[in-house]
Amino acid sequence: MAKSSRTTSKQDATFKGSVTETSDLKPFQILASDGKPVREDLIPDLELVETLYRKMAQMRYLDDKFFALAKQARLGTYAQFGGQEASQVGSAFALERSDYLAPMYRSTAAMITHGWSTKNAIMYWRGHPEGWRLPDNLNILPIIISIPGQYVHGAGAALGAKLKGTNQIAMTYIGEGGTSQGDFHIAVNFASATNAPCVFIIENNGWAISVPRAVQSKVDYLMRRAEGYGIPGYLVDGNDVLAVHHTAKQAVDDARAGKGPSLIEQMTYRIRPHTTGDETKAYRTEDEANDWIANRDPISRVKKFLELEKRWNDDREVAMIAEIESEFAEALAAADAAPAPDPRAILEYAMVNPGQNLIAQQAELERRIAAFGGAA
Ligand SMILES: Cc1ncc(C[n+]2csc(CCOP(=O)(O)OP(=O)(O)O)c2C)c(N)n1
Ligand SMILES: [Mg+2]
Repeated sequence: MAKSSRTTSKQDATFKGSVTETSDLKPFQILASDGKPVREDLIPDLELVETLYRKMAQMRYLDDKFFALAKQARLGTYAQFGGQEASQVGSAFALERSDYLAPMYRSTAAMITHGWSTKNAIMYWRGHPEGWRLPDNLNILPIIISIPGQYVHGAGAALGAKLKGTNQIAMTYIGEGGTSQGDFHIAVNFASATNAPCVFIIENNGWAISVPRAVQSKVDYLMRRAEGYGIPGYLVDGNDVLAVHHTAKQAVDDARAGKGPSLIEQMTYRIRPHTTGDETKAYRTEDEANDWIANRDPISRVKKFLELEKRWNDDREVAMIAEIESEFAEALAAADAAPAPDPRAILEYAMVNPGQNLIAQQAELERRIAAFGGAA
């Protein structure tokens, strides 16, 4: 690969809509949004670039399919990650298989990148107990809906690995809105104080449901929090999978080398609704999302780069999509074939020693099961 033959691009302008006009910081890029390298010297092996591209394309397909399934009542409420594929795939791909991942509700792409199966993801979002239980061979902690909990879990798993000397590290994700919660600060400070090998990722997608980034806090970039905890902070273009992966790898390597935690802010955008139950028209214009889709899409950026490198063409694209489609169809068929769960499972996992309310709900559930002819 003759690096000198590439045309390079200037770094994209500072992100529109953020409060960064006066900031000297710029999100780190390796590829500009036109697919041309900004940092030729940091372009990795093209095989890795292609792998990341394929994974992101698969994730976008899956995200859109999950949305369609939810609309057909074949999936429950689902939190789409569309637009954040580079942010999740690029970072999770920097982990070793044995490392810990502490996910939030929007982390489906990161989890699958770390080894979770599409079938299990479908089962989880269906509310099927088989999907709740993460496979024994994967160090993925439970998906957290109560916003900042996963940061605390990530810090704890990292410290545990350090104390046991297993050489594992932990990676965890939070949205920019979640950084306003107390446990965000507690977790990062705790990991810093104990030198726990944890990579803390902030996926700044511009919105916390309907609340825009600018009203979350006065600081321009949230990664500046890192300085207050005495750890490295990174600001990355979260739609540049090469920049995301490069930075995550640095943080992962540092954590594994005993240098402690890092905080990475990945500037991205949620091009889809908050969940399948959300209506974006209530709080943002369609133009805003369309601008990101047309001009800053993370998947077409790397595709353009691969095409410029003559590593990608229409035939390969068609073959890849056919592969993605058939893999997904297989996973969906396997999920559909799973026996319906015992409805009691929904309460069985709630508490070891159920309280009064739960006991009353269990009795009500038994009454309803009996009313339906005792089907379980
Ligand atoms: C502790 C807690 N408070 C409130 C909520 C309700 N809630 C769900 S998502 C959300 C916004 C989160 O925004 P952000 O952290 O930016 O993550 P994003 O959804 O954009 O990925 C809120 C307030 C919650 N899940 N947990
Ligand atoms: Mg957000």
